[in-house]
Amino acid sequence: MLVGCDGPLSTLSPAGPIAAEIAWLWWAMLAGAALLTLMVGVLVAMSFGRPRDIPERRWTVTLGVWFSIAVLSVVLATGLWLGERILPRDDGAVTVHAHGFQWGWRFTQPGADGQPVETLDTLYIPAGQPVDVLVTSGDVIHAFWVPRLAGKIDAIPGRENRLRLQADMPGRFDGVCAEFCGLGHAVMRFAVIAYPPDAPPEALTQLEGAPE
Ligand SMILES: [Cu+2]
Repeated sequence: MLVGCDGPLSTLSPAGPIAAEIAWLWWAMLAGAALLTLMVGVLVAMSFGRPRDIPERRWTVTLGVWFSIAVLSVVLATGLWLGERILPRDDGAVTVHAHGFQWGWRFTQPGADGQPVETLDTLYIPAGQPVDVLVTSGDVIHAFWVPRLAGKIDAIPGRENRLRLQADMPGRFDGVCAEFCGLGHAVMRFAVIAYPPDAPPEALTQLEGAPE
């Protein structure tokens, strides 16, 4: 089971600040769930011990109600606080377009000469900078997900959803479609290549759009 915590599609090995916040939320939820499981274990153990001298009602109310509410409130507050921190902001971040279709992703962004450059199933982003992805779809609902860089967001026909992602270091990060979208869903994978900001890849510097 622990092997599943690592790998190119693991939320638990974040490679950027936004994914790191999400990993923190995962750990907060795990801690909350562990505390509640422990509480249930304690209550069950007490019921087997026939604790005649222990006021059951008080224990049930204290643990079962107030303790649960306290744990869930902390997890909820953590979720709201972290969720607020990963939202895209109006700070002039690089913006790219992601267009999902059956079954692949078309990415459009400004190239070196300002003209839009289109790439297929590979998104190039500068490392160390926030990048906003405007996600949409041309046919059915897909979902854009790069687990090591950000959360996931739906690609809905006729709508543009904005998702912020950021990579700390240059590298290759795997992405998948996270919404069942037909027979080719399983192969609807893509890659995000984070490049050093001073050395953009050839795909972005060629004068003509260069779909791969
Ligand atoms: Cu899909």
